[in-house]
Amino acid sequence: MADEHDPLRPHSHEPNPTPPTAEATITFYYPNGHHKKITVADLKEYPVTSVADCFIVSTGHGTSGPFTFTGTPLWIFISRQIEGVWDQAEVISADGFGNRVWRHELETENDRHPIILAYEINGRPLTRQEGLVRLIVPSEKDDALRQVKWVSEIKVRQNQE
Ligand SMILES: Nc1nc2c(c(=O)[nH]1)N[C@H]1C(S)=C(S)[C@@H](COP(=O)(O)O)O[C@H]1N2
Ligand SMILES: [Mo]
Repeated sequence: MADEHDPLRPHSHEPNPTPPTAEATITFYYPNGHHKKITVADLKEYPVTSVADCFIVSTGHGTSGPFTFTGTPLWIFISRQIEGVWDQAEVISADGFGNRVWRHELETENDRHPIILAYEINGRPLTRQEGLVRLIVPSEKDDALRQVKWVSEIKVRQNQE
């Protein structure tokens, strides 16, 4: 898939300040299309990681932070659900905004700054306004295009070549 046409890798985006839903339940899709529901309580069953010194860097709206986000590493979460092959995960919000994370990125990421499904900010739960469950990609420093608020779907895929 050509990167410039990938809607999950937008080159610019107006940030949505308005929560689309009060629902924090996430639908997790396996590569075979089967799915299950995941709650924040389910996420808390997995190893907890806190990532300090995170910034939400929006060129249009300024930078906020530093924040400490706490949650479940995406790599650990997916690899405990799936034994078969997969090469990417689409992390999508109820407002349609989303991001594609490659398995390769997760396998090679910095142990101290992993990509996480965050449910806490600065030691307290994320409010609805702040995203409820938010994808945090600590390495992303432009436009916050990977920091997906209100995660509602995670679609794990294996690209068919
Ligand atoms: N679901 C969702 N997440 C999103 C966006 C959005 O529109 N919808 N905008 C992104 C962009 S472009 C920015 S700058 C940041 C803004 O995050 P903030 O509201 O915490 O400042 O959210 C990112 N995550
Ligand atoms: Mo942004």
